[in-house]
Amino acid sequence: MDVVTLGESMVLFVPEFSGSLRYSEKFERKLGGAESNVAIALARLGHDVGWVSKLGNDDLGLYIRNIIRGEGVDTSQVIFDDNYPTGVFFKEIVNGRDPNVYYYRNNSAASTLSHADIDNTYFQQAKYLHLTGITVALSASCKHALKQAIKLAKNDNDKYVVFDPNIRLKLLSEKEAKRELTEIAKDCDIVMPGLDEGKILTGENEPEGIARFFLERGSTLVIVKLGADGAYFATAEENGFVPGVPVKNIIDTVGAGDGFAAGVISGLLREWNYFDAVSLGNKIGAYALSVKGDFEGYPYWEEVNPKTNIKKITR
Ligand code: KDG
Repeated sequence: MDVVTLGESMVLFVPEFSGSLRYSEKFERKLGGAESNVAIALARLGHDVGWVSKLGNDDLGLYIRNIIRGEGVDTSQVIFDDNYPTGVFFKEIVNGRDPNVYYYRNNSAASTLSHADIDNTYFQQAKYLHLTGITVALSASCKHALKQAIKLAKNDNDKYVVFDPNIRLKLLSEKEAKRELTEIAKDCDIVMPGLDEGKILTGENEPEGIARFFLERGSTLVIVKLGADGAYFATAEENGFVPGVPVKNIIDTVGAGDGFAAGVISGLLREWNYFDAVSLGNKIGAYALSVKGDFEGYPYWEEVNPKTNIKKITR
């Protein structure tokens, strides 16, 4: 197993047209969830990846499991819960900026995930563990499960924990995010905040200062996502800016950060240098921008492998 991710996925309803949800009558049903997005992107890039979570024992839960499993992700650790439902959320499309998001996830099955649901041997198989701050914000038991996963990874020196703060202000206030997520980040090898998240978490305004904050507290690689401007990476020894990939027709930015994380992890698994790994991150993130859903745009390895010359793949 190359990578294990852990977190909640939900059914996402995307309205046919932009405008207030009050007047939206037709919706497309899709899948959302930062960690399963990363898992799907990694599977498409050719890696062995598992997604750990809980779903309601209901049709929407099966829908989610089947999509993720169909994308080639191992879902053997997914628990179906009889007592709590699968979470759902809606996007409200606002022309010209990121969509509004409305969650219906309180007391969802995934929010009851606990450390008792973590299978030690499963986590110990993976080279990389990918986690996000969303899980920290879901419930105390989810936070405990995430900490347990980090502890298991830390028992082995050859494992890397990747943490994307993914601050969701509908779930955590800025103050809570700063307190909770910087605490978790200390135990993670690789931290990947967006620039605005980095500002909230560290009080610094520039990528260099944000990276320094996490490096001084124990992380070994920090990557600050800069949107269209690419990303900045830093370790104790080296650092640099990696230019972004221009995208002409941006439909929806949601899912780009998850694609970025998958691209970086893929590059690191291939033992590429940091610049090239971050470049792959930028590229995979860019693919997510031209589709309505989170994960549908992620490319397959053949499309991004520098050694193959495929212009377009038919899906
Ligand atoms: O990164 C994409 C996710 O934010 C989206 O799919 C929904 O996981 C989600 C969340 O909790 O916001």
